Amino acid sequence: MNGLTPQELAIFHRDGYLVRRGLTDAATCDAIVEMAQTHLEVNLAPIEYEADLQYPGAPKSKEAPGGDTCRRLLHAYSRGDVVRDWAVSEGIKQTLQALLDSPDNVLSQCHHNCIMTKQPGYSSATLWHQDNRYWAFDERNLISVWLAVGDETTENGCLRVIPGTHTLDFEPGRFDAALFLRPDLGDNKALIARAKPVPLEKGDVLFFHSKLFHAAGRNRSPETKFSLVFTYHAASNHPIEGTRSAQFPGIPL
Ligand SMILES: O=C(O)CCC(=O)C(=O)O
Repeated sequence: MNGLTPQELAIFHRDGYLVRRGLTDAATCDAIVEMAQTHLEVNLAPIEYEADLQYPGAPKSKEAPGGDTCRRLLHAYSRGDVVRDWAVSEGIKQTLQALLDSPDNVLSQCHHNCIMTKQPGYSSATLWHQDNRYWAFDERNLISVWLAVGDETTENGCLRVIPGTHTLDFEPGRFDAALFLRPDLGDNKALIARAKPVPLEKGDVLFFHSKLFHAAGRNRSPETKFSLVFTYHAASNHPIEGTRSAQFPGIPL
C-alpha cells in the first residue's frame, strides 16, 4: 500500500511530480493544524514573515498593516512529535525510496522544513522558480514533499507546476536577480502557458522534484491554508560543506 506502481513511477519521471491521494489520515492532519495554530498565536520562532520576502502582495514592511503576517513557521521538524513522526513515516520513506531509486534517504533540516501558513488578506504570490536555485548538493536531485493538511485550491493559493520542466536547463538570462523566471520573455511566457494547478485534498501528499518549476497565488479565501513541507535527498547526495545546505545535520529515514 505504501509502495508505488510502475505507472506512478513513470508519471513522476515524466512530469517531475506525483500526488499520492489520502496518504495521510485526517487525525494527523488535524493535529498538525492544531499545533500550527497554537504556534502562530504565540509567534513561536523561528518565523518567516511575508514582509521579510516582499513577494507580490506582501505588506511593505513589518510596521505596515498586516506586517506581522507569518508566511512560514520554520524548523518544522523541531516543533513536535506529530510532525517528526509524519516526516519519517513508512509512506514517506517507501515513496522516496522508489522515487529517488535509493534505499537510504535523508531529510534535510536546512531547506523547507516548514509549515506554510498562507493567510487571507496579506499573503503573497510566489513567482515561477525551482526549489534548488539556492541549494548546494553534489547533485540537483532532491524531492520536496508537501502535505495538504486541509484542502488546497486555486482560490486559497495551491501550487501550480509546469510538468516536465525538471528535465530542462536554462541559460541565466531567463531568470531575474532572485532567480525567478522573467515573465516578460516570450520563451518564458510559452513555458508558463503550459502550467497546471495542483489542487489537493486534506491528507494528499505531493512529491515534486527540486528542479520542477512551480509557483502559487495568494490566498483569496477567508481561511488560513496550512501545508507541511520537507525536502529529502539520497544519503549518497551530500550537501556541500560550508554552504547553507550543510548548516544542520540531515535526519536519516
Ligand atoms: O505556497 C506558495 O506560495 C509557494 C511556496 C513555494 O513554492 C516555496 O516556498 O518554494
